[in-house]
Formats: sequence, C-alpha cells, structure tokens
Amino acid sequence: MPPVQVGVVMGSSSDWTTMQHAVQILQEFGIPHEARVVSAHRMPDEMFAYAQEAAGRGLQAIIAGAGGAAHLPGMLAAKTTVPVLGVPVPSRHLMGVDSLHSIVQMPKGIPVATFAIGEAGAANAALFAVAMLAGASPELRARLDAFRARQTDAARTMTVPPSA
Ligand code: RP5
Repeated sequence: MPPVQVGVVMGSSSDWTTMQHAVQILQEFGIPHEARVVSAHRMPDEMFAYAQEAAGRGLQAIIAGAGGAAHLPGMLAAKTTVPVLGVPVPSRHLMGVDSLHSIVQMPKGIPVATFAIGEAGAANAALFAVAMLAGASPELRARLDAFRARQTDAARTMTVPPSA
C-alpha cells in the first residue's frame, strides 16, 4: 500500500453524503487517501492525535468536512501545518451557512482554505489537493489538464431547448 497522501475527515457519518464527492475525485486521480470520522467535539483526543501525526505520516493535505458549529477544520489546522481544506457540510436548520461561516472566519495566523457548501465544495477541495500534489508530478498535472479539457468539451456540447 502506498503511503496516504490526503486525509479526508468528517465530523459524523452523516457528513458522508457530502464528503464522498471528495473521495470520488481522489479515487479518479489515483491519489492514496483515507476517509474517517474524526469528530472535534465528540472525540477531541483523537482529533488532536490525527492532526499531530499528520505530517509525520506524510499527509500532504487534510480535507475536513463538518456541519453546524463546524470547528473541525480550524481545530485540526491549530495542531498541524499540513494544509487543511475545509468543506462546509449542509446543516439541518441553516443549510450550511452556519458551517461556512464557522470554517471561513479563521482568525489571522491559522489558515483554513474554505470551499463551497456541499457537494461542489467537497469535489473542489479534492481537485485543489490534486493541484497541490501535481506540483511535484508532471504526470498528475497532465491528468488534471485532461480532466479540465473533458469538462470544456462537455460544456461545448451543452444545448438548451429552442425558444418557442
Ligand atoms: C457535526 O455535527 C458533523 O460534522 C455533522 O455535520 C453535524 C451533525 O452530526 P450528527 O448529529 O448527524 O452526527 O459534528
């Protein structure tokens, strides 16, 4: 097994519906990764250990998704200099606006790269991690370029119904 390069963590198994979209991208690009529940408030000791061990384990990025008072990405970032990519998970009552504000409003000095609420944010966080890793891999860069080219081709074939 190659060493894990990207960790995908989330506050609850209920976040998987969103976070699976990050994992799908990492699988598509063949990035060695892991996915786990590491709750900031339900298992803070494990969360601290995960962050403290991340650099030593060779992780290049941590994609962290959480909903509501979404302190997981920020607390991980507080305990590691491995880049943390935060994904706001849609919440039951505030649709993830609370999650977004919780993750994006980090005080100066401890950065968390924050992505869009939901599926798009999860997928884009993974694509961002791929772009980070591509800096050291021309082969991965070529696959990312090809991914973009396929999107462009798909957009160029899009049509809308003719007007009446
Ligand atoms: C957060 O609380 C999780 O990230 C999740 O989005 C939210 C709700 O968790 P559950 O009550 O569904 O386990 O910790």
